[in-house]
Amino acid sequence: MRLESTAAVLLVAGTLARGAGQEAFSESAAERDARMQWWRDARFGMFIHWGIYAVPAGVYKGQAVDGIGEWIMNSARIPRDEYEQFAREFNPSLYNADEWVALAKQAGMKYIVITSKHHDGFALFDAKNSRYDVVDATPYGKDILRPLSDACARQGLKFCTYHSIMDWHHPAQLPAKMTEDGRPVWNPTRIAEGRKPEFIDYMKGHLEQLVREYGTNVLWFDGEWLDWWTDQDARDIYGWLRAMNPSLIVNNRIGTGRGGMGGFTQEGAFAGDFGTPEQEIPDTGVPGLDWESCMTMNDTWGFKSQDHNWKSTETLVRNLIDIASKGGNYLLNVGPKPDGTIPEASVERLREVGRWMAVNGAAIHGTRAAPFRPAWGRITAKPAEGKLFLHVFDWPADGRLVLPAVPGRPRRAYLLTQPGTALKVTGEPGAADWVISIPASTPDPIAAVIALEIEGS
Ligand code: FHN
Repeated sequence: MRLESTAAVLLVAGTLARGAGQEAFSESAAERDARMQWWRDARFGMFIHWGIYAVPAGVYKGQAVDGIGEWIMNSARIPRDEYEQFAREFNPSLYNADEWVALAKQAGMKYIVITSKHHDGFALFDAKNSRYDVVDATPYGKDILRPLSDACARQGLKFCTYHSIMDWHHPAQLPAKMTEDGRPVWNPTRIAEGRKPEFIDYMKGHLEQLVREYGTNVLWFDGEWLDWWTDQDARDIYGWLRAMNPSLIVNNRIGTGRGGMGGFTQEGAFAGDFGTPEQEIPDTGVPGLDWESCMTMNDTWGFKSQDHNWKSTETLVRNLIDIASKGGNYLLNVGPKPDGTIPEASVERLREVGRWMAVNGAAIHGTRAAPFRPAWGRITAKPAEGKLFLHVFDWPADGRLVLPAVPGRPRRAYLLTQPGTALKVTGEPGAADWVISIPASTPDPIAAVIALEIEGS
């Protein structure tokens, strides 16, 4: 469900403002702004869904399995001991963390969120409280997160980790039910009688390692839709995490209220630090609310050998612009293969996005939502610099780009492809229909960007 009405939007914003950890961790608005600053300025990150589910890659016992790749243990009703076999085949000899980070960096991404443990319970790091991890249970025998965290530090990106509360491997979490032929339906798990404290200790052991040893900057929770996981559990874990690292950022899926509101948290539920619309972009931004749209590049998060439904680079760039124009972040997913490489179709698109960002990154990074949306494209803003960035999708044929009333006085306008060439701007402060005279044809069919500097805005 999209947030249709302004009232609903403001209601959610109010909830989030109240619910954003005030009970769990005291913080002033200024302190929160300082903590969120890098994340808000980033606007663009890489999501990585990787694990032993990349081994079957959507095929089980010779049959293609419907659904997203990382869900194959549930989708194919695979018992734990059978699924564990995939760990014995996981040997990503071509994994190169520096190459992955360099690919994200050249695309204009400022942070990377990687699955430290997905619903299948398998850890991509050297978990101290488990041997069901990449170091102890695979022929690869090495940590995946450590080199990625180090590569992010070297190349100036923020290292962040996804962590699933739902865990289809830990014995304290039981299948929802069994099929008639006795195979497990894992989602959503039930908690074994009296074993919730044991599981929470287990999860806290992972989280403490991710914060203290791997230096995660964002904890991206997921798998929270469990009837045994409570709002109080979320508040307790959030307060415990922030006490461990006051700069840590935590998404709203630590809480139980994501519900149907397009990834935002419902009234009264604990909302963490940002909303998480998934595979969608809200109709509007939400003043005072941080949010991030996470999306796949094809139709699956985890690698599937048969999913070739790749979005075009134009779609990816325009999603990024649309999201930034509404004050959100775009978390774009890659699903690496079992050999440790990122699918070529993903690499190609990220390189093309990088070519657009190399020219237009200033119109995305460090921007904030614009107060209006023109018919011909989107607008992002840098209020402190008195700048608007006009992202033109539909290039006017008459050489006139018409703007709605803009507060202030137009000072200068230029294409980011030709910063030294001023464009003629006519318009009076506050008057409607400012007009920028533009070339006959667009310099970039994906989106041409015009910077508009304004005095007294
Ligand atoms: O069930 C997961 C899914 O596998 C994937 O990780 C997405 C990404 O946001 N989150 C959950 C579905 O909402």
